Amino acid sequence: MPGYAVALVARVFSGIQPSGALHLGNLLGAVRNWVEDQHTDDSIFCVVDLHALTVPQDPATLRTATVQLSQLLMASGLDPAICTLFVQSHVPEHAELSWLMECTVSFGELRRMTQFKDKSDRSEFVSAALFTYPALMAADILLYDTDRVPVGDDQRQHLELARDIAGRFNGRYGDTFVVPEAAIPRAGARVMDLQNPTAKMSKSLESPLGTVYVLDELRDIERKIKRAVTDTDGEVRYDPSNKPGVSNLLSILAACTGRSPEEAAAGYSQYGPLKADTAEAVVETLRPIQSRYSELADDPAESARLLAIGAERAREVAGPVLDRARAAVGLLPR
Ligand code: ATP
Ligand code: LTN
Repeated sequence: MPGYAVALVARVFSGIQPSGALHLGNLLGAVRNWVEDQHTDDSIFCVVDLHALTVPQDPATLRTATVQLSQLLMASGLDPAICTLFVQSHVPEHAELSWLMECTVSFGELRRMTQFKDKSDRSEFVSAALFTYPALMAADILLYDTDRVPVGDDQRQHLELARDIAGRFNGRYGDTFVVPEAAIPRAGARVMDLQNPTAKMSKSLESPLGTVYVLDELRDIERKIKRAVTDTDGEVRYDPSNKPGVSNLLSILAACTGRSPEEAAAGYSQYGPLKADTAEAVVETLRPIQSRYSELADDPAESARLLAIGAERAREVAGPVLDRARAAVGLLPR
């Protein structure tokens, strides 16, 4: 990058939608890695409320979900003293850069996004914003000169598109944006629904028995894992295409205990003990998060204060990058 200060540490950015309750997939695929990154890199995390609006939302529910998700991120270990945590709509630069991104991405590129195909197939009302969603996501990332974007596997295609948009913009207008890399974890990148292990665990799919929510009662979590769909061949082996249910349990156990799924499989010859150990590992992962959350939820003024500080810090970075992009395309300074 010409003319900009050389960063000593990498800049990390990621986002999560307040589109429903935080679940185990979000935690293992994304949030846990953010908690690690904040100790080594200049880390910025965002509750992407504007993204949630791409599907119809009840206003009161969205408000509550935004507060709850922010508090849950803090309870999961994001520390506003060492990372920047904010709400997307508090930083208007996101919506503004998104317009420049929409003018840079092609209709054909957006049409190829599998998340749009999946979500539009499931919805009665398909907003224009659901279609242009990846342009807003590219704006989120590029606004912070981001080097690395830690996400779950489902975001791989959106990340590739953000890289293509950055490259095209730089090619057209001269070097403006850092081209980011995706960072997808080895274990936990794609936690599947416990009842339907060929579909990813998701906030917005109604699957109460198949989804482990971070705030579920611990005994319900145990019950859901013990009832998880497996198969009838009785062999414990990591083989996602032929044994999706068992492989999902192994991935969850591996991610919660810091091993690979293959390592986690060693020593099991029956599903019962595998389920019991997976349930225990998940419960022990979530227990401390739940207890920190209940303290944070008691003090909403404090989390609002921390989010306001986060938004202020985010704007200090985003403002100059937006100005750079505005100037590059030929908009007059204001
Ligand atoms: P929605 O169902 O509304 O699309 P979601 O559950 O997919 O929501 P997001 O807010 O879109 O959650 O994603 C937040 C982060 O969690 C992203 O980095 C995403 O890749 C990751 N993630 C989401 N679902 C899973 C999953 N099942 N396994 C691993 N990571 C996941
Ligand atoms: N599209 C993502 C959420 C998201 C995001 C981002 C992730 C919005 N902006 C920027 C990483 C970086 C999702 O649906 N999981």
